[in-house]
This record gives sequence, C-alpha cells and structure tokens, in this order.
Amino acid sequence: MTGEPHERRPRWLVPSLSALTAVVISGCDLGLPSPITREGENVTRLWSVFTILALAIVALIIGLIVVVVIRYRRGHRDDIPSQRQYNFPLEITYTVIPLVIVGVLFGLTIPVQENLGSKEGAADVYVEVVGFQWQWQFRYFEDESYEGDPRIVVSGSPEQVPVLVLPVDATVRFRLVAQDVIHSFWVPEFLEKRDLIPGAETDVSPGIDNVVEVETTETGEWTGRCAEYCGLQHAYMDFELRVVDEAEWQSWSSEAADATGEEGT
Ligand SMILES: [Cu+2]
Repeated sequence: MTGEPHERRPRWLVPSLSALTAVVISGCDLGLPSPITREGENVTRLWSVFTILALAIVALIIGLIVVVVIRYRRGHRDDIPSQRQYNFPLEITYTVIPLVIVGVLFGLTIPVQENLGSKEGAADVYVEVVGFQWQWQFRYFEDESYEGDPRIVVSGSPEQVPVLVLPVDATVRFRLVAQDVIHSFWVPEFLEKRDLIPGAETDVSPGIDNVVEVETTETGEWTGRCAEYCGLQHAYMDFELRVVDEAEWQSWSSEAADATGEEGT
C-alpha cells in the first residue's frame, strides 16, 4: 500500500461551509418577519446576532467532525489512537469560551428586553385593546388614564374584521384588557406579543404588566392575531393593522370620532 490517505485534508470543507452560511444568511430574513416598529428592529438585530453565532458554531462543529472522521479514519493502519485521558488546557478553553459567549449574549439581551418593556413620557396615541370571545375592540383614548368615554371605538364582529389604524412614526401605547379568558395580542411584524390577562387592570391579577408601547416606523397593512387558544372560534380572532401617514391619520381619526359619537348618542 502506498501513500497516506489519512493525511489528506478536505480542502473543500471551509469554503463550502462558508458559502452555505452566506447563502442561508442572505437568502432570508433569518426566519423573522420584517419589523415595522423600532422595538421590532431591536429584536431583529438581536436575533441576527444569535442566529449568525449559532450558524458559525454549527459550521465549526460539523467541520471538526468531518475533519476528524476523514483524517483519523482507521484505514489500513494497525496503530491505536492516543490513549491520553485528558488535556487540561483544552478543557479549560472549551469551558471558558462558551461561558464568554453566553455572557455576551445575555448582556446584549438585557437592553433589548428593557426597551420592550419601557414606557417613558407621553405617547402619541393611547389604545385600549379589549379581547373577548371571540373578537377585538379598539378604544382610542386621549391620555394614559384611559378614563371617560373613548374618542374612537372600533369593534369587530363575525362579519367585520376590526381595523386598528395607527399613525406612522408615532409612539403608541396599548392597554390590554381581557373580558373573559386569556387572549394574546400579536402582530407578527411587531416581533413581540403580550397576553391579555383577565383582571390585570383590577386587583384580581395584581402585578401583571398589561401595557405595551411601540414606535411605528412603516406605513402599510398587516394582519394581527390572537395568539392564545381562547375557545372554539379562536382561529377567527384576527384583526387588520393599518399604519398610515399623518394626513390619512387626521382624516381617519376625525371621521371615526364622528362615527363613534353618533353611535353613542
Ligand atoms: Cu384566541
């Protein structure tokens, strides 16, 4: 037998894995919907860091496995592998590196999470989102007290999907209220969702933070959903989200306020 087949290095390996990783990363939004809020952009950035790092680690592990399998396969050799039981520096290294990675990811996660829960200063629009079996009602208020009669009320029905209209480049604060069971307010493009817990606004379920705030960044139309199974008609509990420019917002809100006023009288 001539030659040393076990010494051959798979030269194609690193370029192939690099190319595969590049295709996966560039070919899609790393699996996420395109964000339409400032908070969603932060979540997407964090997700990208996690995903790219995970792909790099997968590539490294697969690469090492393939190298070891090819390079150290038994072939026609009669020798036995090294019988050394441990390698202290190596073990320290592969313990410390993952700890550092987890620490960095944790550190990056905290500010994004804080941002998702933050509600500073006054918002531009206040909407009380009421979920009930099996529809949504959107009640627009003037301020964060959410008291008195809402200026605008949009109600869904089995025949009419409710439309949540919001201005673009605005801070919108949602107060989530469940009238019966737990529902969940979810627009996939927000990249966040929050449950509506019954009794959160009273003393029945104290300590529940049922207020979320988003800053809209794009005009367009999207579909929102209830993301918590809430009974037989849960699957039909959709709503439409329409984010509009300032002029459209002004005309819609005054028309909707008039319509709400007329219904109330
Ligand atoms: Cu539901």
